[in-house]
Amino acid sequence: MANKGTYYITTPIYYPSSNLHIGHTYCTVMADAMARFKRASGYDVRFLTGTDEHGQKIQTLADEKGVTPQEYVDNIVAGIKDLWKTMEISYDDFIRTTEDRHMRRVQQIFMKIYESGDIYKGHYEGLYCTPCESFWTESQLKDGKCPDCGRPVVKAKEEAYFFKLSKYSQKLLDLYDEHPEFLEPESRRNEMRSFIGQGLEDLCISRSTFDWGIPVPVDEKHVMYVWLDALSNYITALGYPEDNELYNKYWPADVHLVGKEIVRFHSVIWPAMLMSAGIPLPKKVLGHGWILLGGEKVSKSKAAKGMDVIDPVILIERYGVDALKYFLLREYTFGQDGAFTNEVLLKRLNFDLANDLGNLVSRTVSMVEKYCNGVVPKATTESEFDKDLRNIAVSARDKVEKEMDSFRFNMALEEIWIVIRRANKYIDETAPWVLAKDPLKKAELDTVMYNLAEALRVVSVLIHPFMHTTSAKIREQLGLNYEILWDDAVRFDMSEGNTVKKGDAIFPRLDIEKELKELSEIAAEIARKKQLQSVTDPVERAILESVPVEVKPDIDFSEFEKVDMKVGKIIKAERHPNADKLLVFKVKIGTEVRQIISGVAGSYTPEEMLGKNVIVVMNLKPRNLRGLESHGMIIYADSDDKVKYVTTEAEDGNGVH
Ligand code: ME8
Repeated sequence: MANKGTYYITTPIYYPSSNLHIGHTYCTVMADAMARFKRASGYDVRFLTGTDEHGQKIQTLADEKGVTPQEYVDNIVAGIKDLWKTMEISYDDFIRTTEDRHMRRVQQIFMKIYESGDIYKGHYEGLYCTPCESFWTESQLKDGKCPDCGRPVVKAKEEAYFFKLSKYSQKLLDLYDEHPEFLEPESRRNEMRSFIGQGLEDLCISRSTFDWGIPVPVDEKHVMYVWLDALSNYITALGYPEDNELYNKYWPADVHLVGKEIVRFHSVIWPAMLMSAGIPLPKKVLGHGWILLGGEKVSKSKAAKGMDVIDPVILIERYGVDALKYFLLREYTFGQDGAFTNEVLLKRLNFDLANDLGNLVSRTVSMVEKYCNGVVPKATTESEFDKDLRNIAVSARDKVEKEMDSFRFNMALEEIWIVIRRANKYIDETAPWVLAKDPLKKAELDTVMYNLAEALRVVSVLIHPFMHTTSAKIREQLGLNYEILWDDAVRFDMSEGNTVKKGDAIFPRLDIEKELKELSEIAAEIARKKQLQSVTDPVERAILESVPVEVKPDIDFSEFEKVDMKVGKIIKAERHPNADKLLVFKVKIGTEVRQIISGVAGSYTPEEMLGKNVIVVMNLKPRNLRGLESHGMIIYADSDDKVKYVTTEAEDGNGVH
């Protein structure tokens, strides 16, 4: 395959403050898919990821745990590396900002900027967000709090070194004008234009109140402010400025993939630093959106709330790496935020993977086994359906490439699924089971089998950058044991004579209700454990440590709002003539009397319920229970092994809600 040149792609380097969640895996999975796609299509790829390990936040967390900052980060970084291993992330280098190679080189980069006259010593007085390690101006705050994380900021004043960022305002604006492709999507570029338009202030690049950082080479009392340290990773990992072999080969980077809240650092501070040091700029900074949970960014601090499981390790254990990768790449539109719920995940997996892809594989392989003794036959006939399937299959590769070149992962996958869905429809159109009954149709049947095997082979090539394990499983079933080549996706002449072999379902169908229930139990358990870590009160601890209550999945307020509840008084109570467990009540609600049946004979006698004020769900559809109508429902709550009716001090019958 033609060598198309080099391609250098990076992810942000993650803070090892705690374990990563699904939001972080989103960015890394996209970078991995792009790296694999570029490798497949003939590029010499370098894919870098890593961890951003310095700063006050890490020092504070380590102090709280009673370990050194290095011990603290070593532990978390080991977990991050394990996660990437499990997820089969194909990075070429993993840079840690605490490594000697990085620290030494950052100091040399600092000196280049210093020698260009862009660093001076002054005093910093400002509003500081400790968790984000960011200084803010009054006007940047949102409701008086940090605009990134919403937490309070504190006034801080200290001696510090500054980088003359303000000097670069016009140069940055010129950069966006001359190279609009430098920063995408366009909405982010506009945001940065207006951010710079408000006037750039010089940037504080050192701190002297803590020491977990890279020493400033000209002043041992100071350590570098994290962003200068962190951003430099993209070139220190290539050896710059000591050992320039990789640097000369791969720099400037083709793309820095980053989340939208750190676009500012990558498209303002980073290019200004590089301009100052006389280093070429990266070709592109690409800002992606956030994965949201309950309308908010999934974040480390919120990671334990709600019913949704956002721990990638748990999701992978249950559904597999490729399912998670597929979901992340297919569900979200690059550049925009998107909601995560267990349900969205499960539906994607069932519809796209189990139904569309899984079915195509199992139907194709089974039919080749059944009708052709497991050997893909020769195609000798051609119908309109055959032509259409072939055209759609062989034209998909160029469409996938086009979408990938614009980072539209979801659309690239959609192009592949068009082939998959077309092939499934082709089975229905050609009805091989009917052809198989007529010996005169043998040639047609052979063609159908051949075309299905070929279409699936094309799919196995196209999905390889996104889900290589699934691709390998499909190829095994299709009996393809040669090296996979991207160019094979535009051929339709490779399957004749292959011996297929049916294997396990590549994506078993999920029982969504059951999965939802189990996932919400897992989420509740995670939340309980997390809460336990911070609760010291013995009574509260005892409650949290007892057996967890079973909780059903969350519902929207709009659903709950439909329930109409009123106060009623039980004016008659008796046992159901045909059912031991049921009690039959007459309930007065305002001017109305309703018959309502409850399955509470195990908890109450009719006499105990008589005269009680209860809460009635008015708009539950009437039901017939063993020959008697029940209209509405009395509310009870589970309590140990019994149920208890819910009562109120409000008077019955006044339509009180
Ligand atoms: O910012 N959805 O590290 P970080 C999508 N160390 N992406 C998310 C996300 C979510 N819910 N939550 C986090 C840092 N991310 C710095 C980077 S680079 C020189 C230094 C993404 O661990 C977030 O947008 O806080 C960011 O791009 C990345 O995870 C790292 O976040």
